[in-house]
Amino acid sequence: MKIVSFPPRIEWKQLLARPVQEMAAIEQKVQPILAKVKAEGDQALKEFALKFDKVTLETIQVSQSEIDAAEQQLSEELRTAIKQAYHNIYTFHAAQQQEPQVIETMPGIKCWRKNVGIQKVGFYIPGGTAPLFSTVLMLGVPAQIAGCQEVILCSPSNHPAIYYAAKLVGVTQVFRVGGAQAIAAMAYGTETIPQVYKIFGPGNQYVTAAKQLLSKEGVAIDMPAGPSEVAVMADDTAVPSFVASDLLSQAEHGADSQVLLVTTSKKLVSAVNLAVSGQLNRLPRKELAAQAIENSKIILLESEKECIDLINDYAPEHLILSVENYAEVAEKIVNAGSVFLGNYTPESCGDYASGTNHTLPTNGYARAYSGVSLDSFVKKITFQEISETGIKNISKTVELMAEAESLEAHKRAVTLRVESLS
Ligand code: HSO
Ligand code: ZN
Repeated sequence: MKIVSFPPRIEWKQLLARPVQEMAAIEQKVQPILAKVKAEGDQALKEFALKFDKVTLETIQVSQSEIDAAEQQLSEELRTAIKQAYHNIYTFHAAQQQEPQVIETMPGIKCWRKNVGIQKVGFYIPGGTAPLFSTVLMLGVPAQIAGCQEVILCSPSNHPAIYYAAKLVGVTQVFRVGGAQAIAAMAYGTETIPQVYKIFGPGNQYVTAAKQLLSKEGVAIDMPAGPSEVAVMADDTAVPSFVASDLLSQAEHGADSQVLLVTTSKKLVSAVNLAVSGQLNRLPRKELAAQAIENSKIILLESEKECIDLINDYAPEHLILSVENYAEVAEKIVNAGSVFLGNYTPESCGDYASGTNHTLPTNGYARAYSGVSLDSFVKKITFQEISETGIKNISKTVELMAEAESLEAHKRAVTLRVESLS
């Protein structure tokens, strides 16, 4: 890992800069894919599957019997693990439900707000070397709690754990479509794939570009996505082998993963570096992880305050606090997607099973965005009911304000009602 010792504040911005994503060129390639799916529907999906993935799509939809059969293809242990994760994620997200509270702002004026599930949502689960069935749980559980009526899933992977997780969370239809064309299919709808109102899930740059382009056409998306990130803040009480395993967990996601260690301990720098080299060689995905580690940094700073300031500037997707006074430090964190406290709280537990969501803001978006939660699957509709007493109580205020804005009809809507009561 690259070691940067005591960088002055003026250099932090450059030090923490993420690699710039050249979106324009990718968008140019994606745009015709979107247009073809919009115009030709299923036929376009079949042609793209053949062209990009070299597969003949006999059927676009995965049959119920194929989904049902997935269960038997998984070991009993893995099914139990998935059910445990489902239970924890469900418990954590169910606690985010809010009963509508009726507020009487003035006598006779009642206002309230109700969460209503987005009717139709779509998930994208990428193919590739790591079948992210955990993401099916992270998206599907809050959708299930929110009461989304139609929940569809597109994935080029036919991994049985994806189908098993989809069934657990109540996904209504699964389609074997991948890439930017899958996103287009969910945004526009085809003969087979229904149109949805919001699209969730990770993907490569083409998928990300498709989501971003289509969001300009009216479909909602979960959040802008970039490569996954972890920052670890550690002191002398941290265990170097634990820290190394956390850095490598993120690194093995992909060559572009962003990995950062921030510390005031010189001793830890060499110990972690050594542990990373040792553990790296034993990873099945060591080529990918090695590339990410090569670009990753260990930043040595003078004080705890500097560490906290630097982390808040960077706004990591995941932050692990392997420091003695982690509770105190956690209080000072204002920019991060999800925070893991103490030596026994690895990011992997949040990635899979502790209960929190692993779909989190990357690329500095943690400064202003939250991760996926129950809120991501609901709209909050406000309601109000004004009684005869209420309209009398509020009439003067509204009439005066409407008149001052020169909006006569607004004023009249109140005046007519009040007059009808006298
Ligand atoms: N760390 C990933 C999520 C994940 N990890 C899925 C394992 N499977 C991005 O937050
Ligand atoms: Zn992960």
